[in-house]
Amino acid sequence: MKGFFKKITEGFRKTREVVTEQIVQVFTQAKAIDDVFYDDLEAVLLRGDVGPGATVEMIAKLKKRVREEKIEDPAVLRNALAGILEEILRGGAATSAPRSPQPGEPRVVLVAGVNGVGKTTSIAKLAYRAKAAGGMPVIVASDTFRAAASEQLEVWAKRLGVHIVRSQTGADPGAVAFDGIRAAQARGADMVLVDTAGRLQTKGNLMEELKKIHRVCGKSLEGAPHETILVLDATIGQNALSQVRLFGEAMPIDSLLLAKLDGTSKGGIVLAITHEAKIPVRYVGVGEKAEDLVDFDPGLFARGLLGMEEGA
Ligand SMILES: Nc1nc2c(ncn2[C@@H]2O[C@H](COP(=O)(O)OP(=O)(O)O)[C@@H](O)[C@H]2O)c(=O)[nH]1
Ligand SMILES: [Mg+2]
Repeated sequence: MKGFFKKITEGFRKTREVVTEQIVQVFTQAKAIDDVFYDDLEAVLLRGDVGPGATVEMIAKLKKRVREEKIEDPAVLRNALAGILEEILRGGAATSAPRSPQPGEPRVVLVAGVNGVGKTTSIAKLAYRAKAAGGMPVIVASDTFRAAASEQLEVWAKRLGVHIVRSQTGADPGAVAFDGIRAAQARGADMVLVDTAGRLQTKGNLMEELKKIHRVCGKSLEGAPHETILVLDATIGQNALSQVRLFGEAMPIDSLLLAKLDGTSKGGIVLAITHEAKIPVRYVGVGEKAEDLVDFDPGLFARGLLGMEEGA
């Protein structure tokens, strides 16, 4: 838990400097819980990229609680808001969730996302984490479109001491996924991380290809993939939402991984995304190193965003 705090706090520094500081100001300078207060709070949330949908819902819920519970104390109010944020961050009634593999079989994780969002780096981080926990992950390079893509994965695999299955550039990505999962099983791996291509220029093809890889995983190993992860770039703001919609049409998305949270001062985007997509952000990337991945904790994030983490 302490590690999470440290990492999320560091990875979240830019957001804290901008959004959190302003939220704290709104709370400390409020003379009363009135329209001025709500307007100020709304403005800060919108500036922090929380998005209009989530912001309106949060303010409405907050007003309701103030009315029903006759809240007057700003500290109690901030607590109430933290609860509301946390609820949104849990992704509501998520329709899809990661599944467990059969005993003795590897957990297959399919990772998708647009080029440049941080997919390959995130796979390396997931592999690093699995290995550090005593597991045996295998990486499968199903992004066969660019030679550079599987070379980059190879570099990571070597560095991490993790086995990688790759093929020639231009090979059928589905076939690579199929073989990769079988090869991982033969080696006794307990986790398979499948990297995919993300070039948006050929949107139609990309989505067909992704659908096929998803299907082929299940043919290679019944029940696979056990988790589908969509990687998003936190620095692109509201554009991430259209990517969730697009990829959601190709396959059910269990989890979101928000990379580059360290690179934005608008970390409120997490709220916009979970509010709209109803898919929980399970992982957050907070740097370029293998260890710069944290499990997203909605409660801690909510309290951190509101400047409450040290009992403030
Ligand atoms: N600061 C920061 N940079 C990241 C993070 N994740 C990935 N990157 C960088 O983003 C760039 C693109 O990453 P890459 O994994 O190649 O993206 P892909 O095209 O989706 O596979 C690289 O320079 C990464 O080092 C992160 O969490 N924080
Ligand atoms: Mg890549």
